[in-house]
Amino acid sequence: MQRIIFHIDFDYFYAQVEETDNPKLKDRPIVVCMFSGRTEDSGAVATSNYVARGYGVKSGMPIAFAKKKLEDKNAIFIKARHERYAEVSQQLMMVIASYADKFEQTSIDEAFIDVSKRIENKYVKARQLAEELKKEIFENYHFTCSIGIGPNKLIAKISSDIQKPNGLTIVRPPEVETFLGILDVDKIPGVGPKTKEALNMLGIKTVADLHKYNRTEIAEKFGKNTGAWLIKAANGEDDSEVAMVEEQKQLSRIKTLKRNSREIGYIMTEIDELINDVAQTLKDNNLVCTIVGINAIDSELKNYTKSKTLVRATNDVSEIKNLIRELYRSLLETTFVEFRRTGVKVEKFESKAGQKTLGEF
Ligand code: DGT
Ligand code: CA
Ligand code: CA
Repeated sequence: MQRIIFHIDFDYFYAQVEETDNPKLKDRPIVVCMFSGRTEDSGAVATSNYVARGYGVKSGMPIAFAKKKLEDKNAIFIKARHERYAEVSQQLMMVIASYADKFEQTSIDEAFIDVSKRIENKYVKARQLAEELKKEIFENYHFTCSIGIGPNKLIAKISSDIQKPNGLTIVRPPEVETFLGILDVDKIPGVGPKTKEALNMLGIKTVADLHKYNRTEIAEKFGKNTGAWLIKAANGEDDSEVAMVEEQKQLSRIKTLKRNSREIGYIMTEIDELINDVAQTLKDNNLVCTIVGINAIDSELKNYTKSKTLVRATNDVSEIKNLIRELYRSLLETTFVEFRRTGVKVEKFESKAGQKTLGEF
């Protein structure tokens, strides 16, 4: 059976977080900056929205260059807020995971999902599912993303990058060769400027050129491993599984409280939604957890965690809420601080049907 894989990449991610947190900024050029602190403007651009890109701003560019390009454009320059981006990323990834048979996050704003089973390997259903996912993310979180769909991770990844922002690109197995053929070789993930140059020297500009080239010569030029990998990529082949990496075998959510607190009632109200989300993701994926935990950060930014191992695995939302309430009670009894951020965590998954890990969900 052919697999169907999605690659999801959020558009102008850091800048989009700034935009959704402050919608008034929307039509202005927004530049997210990593200030080095040496002089007022020294540092580099992390990313910018598409309005700023229209004036030539690019990731990695010195902030001073970006300022020059955006002179008199009513642009806004924001210092990167990594903690916030990670928090938003976590929320969005939870939504994506709920659409997956298998889920693999590969960066703060990218993930692969294998959806073969839930759409019975049908590409018509793939489009519907992708549109549903985009809609949910847009309506509930006001975020756009670009999705690439294909028979493996390689094709999905390349196609998510083809139409940005807010793209949806589907490459069915019979279309793979034509789709790849016209692309420049550096569209293959992993082909950097050096490999590109070496390939160009051989007269190889497009993936089709690479596909036609003598395999033995490629292997001689780039070594056996890299050579074999290049040839496979040019064929559009990639057998690697969508697999959750070890540290993702837990689900956690954290939020900043509207005010610092050490009141159990207030904390539980604030994290109610987080627990609903976590429990729903378990349910959607037919999983139960055997460890429930909390993580909290006090007003001095000190970290606290507590967890409880269950005798009987669960995904029941009220049971999880009770356990979390107990954990927060005991945390409050043993500390005197006020909490600034509070979170929840579930770990050690089992499939309700049998022994399965989240890597296969
Ligand atoms: P896109 O996907 O082209 O619409 O735009 P982004 O901004 O989402 O770009 P992407 O997916 O390559 O990177 C995701 C985030 O990673 C981006 O929002 C900010 C950060 N990032 C990307 N490139 C750089 C860079 O050169 N320097 C720094 N500090 N951060 C970067
Ligand atoms: Ca992105
Ligand atoms: Ca990305």
